[in-house]
Amino acid sequence: MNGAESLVRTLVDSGVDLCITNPGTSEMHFVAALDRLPGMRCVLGLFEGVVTGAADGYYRMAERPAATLLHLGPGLANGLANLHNARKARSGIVNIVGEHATHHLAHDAPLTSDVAGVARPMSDWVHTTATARDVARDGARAVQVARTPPGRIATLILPADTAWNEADASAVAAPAAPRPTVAAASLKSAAVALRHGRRCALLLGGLGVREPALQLAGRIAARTGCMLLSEFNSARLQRGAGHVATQRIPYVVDSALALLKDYSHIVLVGAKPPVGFFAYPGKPSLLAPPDCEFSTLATADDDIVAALQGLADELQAQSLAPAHVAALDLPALPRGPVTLDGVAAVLGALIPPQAIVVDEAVSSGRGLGGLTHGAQPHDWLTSMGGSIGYGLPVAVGAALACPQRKVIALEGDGSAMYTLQALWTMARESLDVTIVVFANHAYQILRGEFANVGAGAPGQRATDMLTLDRPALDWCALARGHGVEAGQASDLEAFARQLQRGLASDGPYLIELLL
Ligand SMILES: Cc1ncc(C[n+]2csc(CCOP(=O)(O)OP(=O)(O)O)c2C)c(N)n1
Repeated sequence: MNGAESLVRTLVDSGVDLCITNPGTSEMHFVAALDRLPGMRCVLGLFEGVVTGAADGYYRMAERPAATLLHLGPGLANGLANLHNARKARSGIVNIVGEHATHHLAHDAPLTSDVAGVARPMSDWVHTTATARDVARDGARAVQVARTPPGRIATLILPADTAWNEADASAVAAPAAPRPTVAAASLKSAAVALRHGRRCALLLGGLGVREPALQLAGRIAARTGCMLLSEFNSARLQRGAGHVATQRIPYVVDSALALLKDYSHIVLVGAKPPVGFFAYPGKPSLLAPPDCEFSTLATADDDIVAALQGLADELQAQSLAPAHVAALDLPALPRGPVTLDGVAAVLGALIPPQAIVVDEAVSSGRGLGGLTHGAQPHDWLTSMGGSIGYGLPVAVGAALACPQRKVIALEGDGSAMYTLQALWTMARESLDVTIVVFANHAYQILRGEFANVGAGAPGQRATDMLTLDRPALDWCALARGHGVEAGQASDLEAFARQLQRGLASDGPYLIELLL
């Protein structure tokens, strides 16, 4: 067996059975090994941002890492923005990045670059393999790192000669270290704070916004009257009927300050003290009042469920019925011109049970929470890293992870253009994704931000940098060009019809929603 085969066997034997790829010459022996050996599903992405974003979406839903196969420094660099998002989401990914054969590096061929230097800022672990006989061990180590809870980005750089030279054997990844349990003192001080009777909140992040943590948080709220908050972004938030609902901290700084102003103590559970996405002149970076105290029950790395169980025990809340449980409350289908409340009502009425909603609707997504509160139970995925272009690729990965579930991707038109190639992978793999493109023909959020940072009123040149209307993008044509069926909606009845049509099909369907 050669090094490439030893890697593929190692990955498969270690439970990694999806490889999302965009290879080149230096990775051809891996392509050949993937071709020859059984056990690995291979999915082609036509841009590396699709590859890395899909691996992120896969981890969020499957809770185990996929591998990526990327071409040297430039291929990895194309995938970095979504690796950044994945890292912030604490997704585990095994990146396999090809490199020139060791003896070729000295000659500075066109694709030569500092691959490890490119990898480092967006990886938790970077390693370049020295010889073919080391590939299996290094591959197993990469899988182990990627699986370390809550998830890590492991980047393994493999010179071409390590792929084609003779190897000894494959390896199997050792189990990752378990999540650390929190100290008894953290439980006690959280319980003291919550019993104190002041205005307290649990701020939930990471596994804290998923079951069974939500039910435990609901019991703690039932006992203490504390508020349940979630961060503006969550890698995977379970919500809708039957789930304990959390209050999402708003994006807009003034709204976040208004929500948090009354809290005197916030207990962090897998979350960090809330901070604005950006700084604005004259506004604070931190969103809680200056005299608000924080205590950390658990970090995102810790065993959050055990910590909440311990806290519920401490407060004798285990047997209480959880507070804040959302009841099934499906809005009536609205009619008339498109409004964001109307869009929320259509979604609230039609989100199917156990759907996965990938939200990159940006300014159009702000008000979707209210009327989807009592929808059928679903998962809501948002961008943890703020780098736009995450949504369509994450939808690809979520659909690969959960073929029995409906995926709905809510996309700003500007954001969707970053990684549009994901549509082609959806078509090729027949992925069950319904995409809603909010066609407002602008970087709408930035028009607001222009004023918010105190830059005044935009002139023509600034307006041209913030609008997408000349020429207007033809979303139905773009979708069909990638092999995806599409339809347009310019009022709420048509939107509901289009959404029903998309959800009824098993493959991808794109809706251009004209705003
Ligand atoms: C990689 C990256 N480039 C640029 C930005 C800055 N940015 C934030 S939102 C945005 C525009 C989003 O437009 P769209 O998706 O159409 O949503 P809308 O603002 O119209 O609601 C841009 C360019 C970013 N966040 N990430």
